[in-house]
Formats: sequence, structure tokens, C-alpha cells
Amino acid sequence: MPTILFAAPSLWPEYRDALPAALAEAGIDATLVTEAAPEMVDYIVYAPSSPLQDFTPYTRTKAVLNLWAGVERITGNPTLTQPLTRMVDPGLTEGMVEWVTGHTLRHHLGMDRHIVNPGHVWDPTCPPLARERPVTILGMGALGSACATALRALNFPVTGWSRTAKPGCLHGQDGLAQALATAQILVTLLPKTPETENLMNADRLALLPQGAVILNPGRGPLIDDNALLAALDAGHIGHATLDVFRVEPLPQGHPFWTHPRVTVTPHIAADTRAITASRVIAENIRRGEAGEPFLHLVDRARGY
Ligand code: NDP
Ligand code: OXD
Repeated sequence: MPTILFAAPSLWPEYRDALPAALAEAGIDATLVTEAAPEMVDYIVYAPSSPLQDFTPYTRTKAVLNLWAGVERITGNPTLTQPLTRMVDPGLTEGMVEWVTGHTLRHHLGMDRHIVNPGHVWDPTCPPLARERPVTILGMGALGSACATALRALNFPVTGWSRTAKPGCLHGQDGLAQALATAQILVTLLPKTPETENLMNADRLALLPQGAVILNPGRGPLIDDNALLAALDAGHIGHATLDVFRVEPLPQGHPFWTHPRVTVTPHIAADTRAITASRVIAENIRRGEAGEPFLHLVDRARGY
């Protein structure tokens, strides 16, 4: 019977019932604990905030199962030699699709000028149709591709960009330039890796059309903050809606808090949902016990 160490204490209240239920549903007889002698642990359910940082004594652990989609705070841990999986949770994906669709529609429809209209201006200008508003998504993985599907269903022409070539998706530096050139709304849904850090620098921001809107639910370091502020001040970027930051919580006094063209949301674009995420964890434990390959394995060299 495998021993599962739930090593994310702050999340235990959410998973205390959901994880045993998912294990039972998957037919897994396991011992689920919040503390254990390291040499007895077969699986570790993990979060970046976990106090567990030294994986060396976990000599029989078959996998570390991360509850977050992003793994940039774990991949660099030199003591982690066990396989690491990241979270691809239908509940999390659903949340991200809602956040991206909602904020895309806000900017596409120009909702702000009607919501805040102190002068009671009667401006009957009708917004264009979605089919006339090109959207680009950088990062066409689990989340980016689900957002692309939802936006395309609303008729937005969506251009996707990813690291590797895939059907209907641009890649490479030329592909990036092409993807940015048409992006009236840009969504950044890349993981933070050495290759993606500061990807949206001054030069790349300059490739966007005048007045483009940026939505960043990916990671703060994907965008060079100072270059973004300069592009907003110059009016080249019309608005930035940012959910993620280099330092979180975003420090009081950071210019993003007060910039008239910036909306800050506090890293709430999408959360892992305990019921659906527990099923993903249970399936990976089932696979580990059956000697089958784990789902959503992180490539440590690639960083995601
Ligand atoms: P995936 O790993 O499924 O997808 C990542 C995508 O980024 C892939 O399409 C990948 O390309 C692409 N990519 C990676 N590196 C590069 C590169 N150097 N150049 C071009 N493309 C690249 O991740 P998810 O979709 O599940 O999640 C994406 C990110 O969203 C997470 O890493 C996390 O940072 C963020 N996130 C934010 C949340 C929030 O609440 N704000 C919640 C959850 C996640 P390829 O397909 O070729 O491999
Ligand atoms: C994640 C996140 O990576 O919530 O799961 O940002």
C-alpha cells in the first residue's frame, strides 16, 4: 500500500476530503498522511509554498506531484531528482478560460467608457465585431489552447505561438514577430523559463499594433516592467491587465497600482480546484503503481 505525503499544509483543508474521495474513486488503497518518515514516502503531493525543500531523504519516492501548473519555483531545486509532474486540472483550465475571455471582452467591447462615465457622455460608437479583433496567444499549451478554442468560438481570429511547431500555430522568432504584428489583444500564457523571461521587452512591445491591449495571466517576468510602463506612457500600448508579477503580492507603491492604463488582478486568473485536481493526482498515483508513464511530467532541462 503506497504512502502519500500531502506536503502542502496550507491546502490540506481543501484536500482533506477531496483527495481520499478521488483515491477511492480510482480504486487506490493508500495511506494519506501530512507527516511521515521520508524513507517511507512513495508520492509527495506538493505546492511551491511547501516547507519541504530537501528531497534527498525521500529515497523511495516515485514522483513529486505538484498542485500548481507553474513549476518555476521547483525546477531549480538540486535535491529534487525524483520525477516531477505539474498540474493540468480541468477546473483550473475552466477558470483561466473565463478570466481570459472576460478580460478580452472587456477591452474588445470598450466596456470601461460606459461603466465609468462621470460626464454622462452619449457616445453611440458601436464596437467592431469579434471577427474584426485579432487576438494573439503566446503559449499554446493546456491553458493557451483552451483559451484559443473559447475565443474562436466567439469569432475572434486567434493566432497562437509556441516553442515547437504544431498545426495552426506559429513558432520561432519570425513566427513571434508575425504573431505580435497583428495582435490587437495579446495574451501571455507562457511558463517562466530562462527563454521566456523578459520575452516582451521594448523591441517586442514595439512590434504590437498601436493601442494594443496586453493580458498577462502567465507570469510577471514574461514582460519587462519598465518597458511596459514606457510603452503605456507613450500610448503605444492601450492597456495592460496583469494578474501576475515579479514580486507577489505586488508591493504597495508599485507604479502598476496607480497607472491609469493598468488593471491589477491579484493572481486570481485561475486556481487549482481540489475536486478535479485530486482526480489528476489519483490518476498519476494509479499510473505509478501500475508502472505506467506519469501524466504531465516536467522536462527539467526545458523548465516546464
Ligand atoms: P503548458 O506547459 O501546457 O504550455 C506552455 C506553452 O508555452 C506551450 O505551448 C509551450 O510550447 C510554450 N512555450 C514554452 N516555452 C516557450 C518558448 N521558449 N517559446 C515559445 N513558446 C514556449 O502550460 P500551461 O498552459 O498549463 O500553463 C502556462 C502557464 O500559465 C504556467 O506555466 C503558469 O505560469 C501560468 N498559470 C497562471 C495561473 C494564474 O492564475 N495566473 C494559473 C495557472 C497557470 P510547446 O507547446 O511547443 O511546448
Ligand atoms: C499555477 C498558478 O501555476 O496558480 O497553478 O499560477
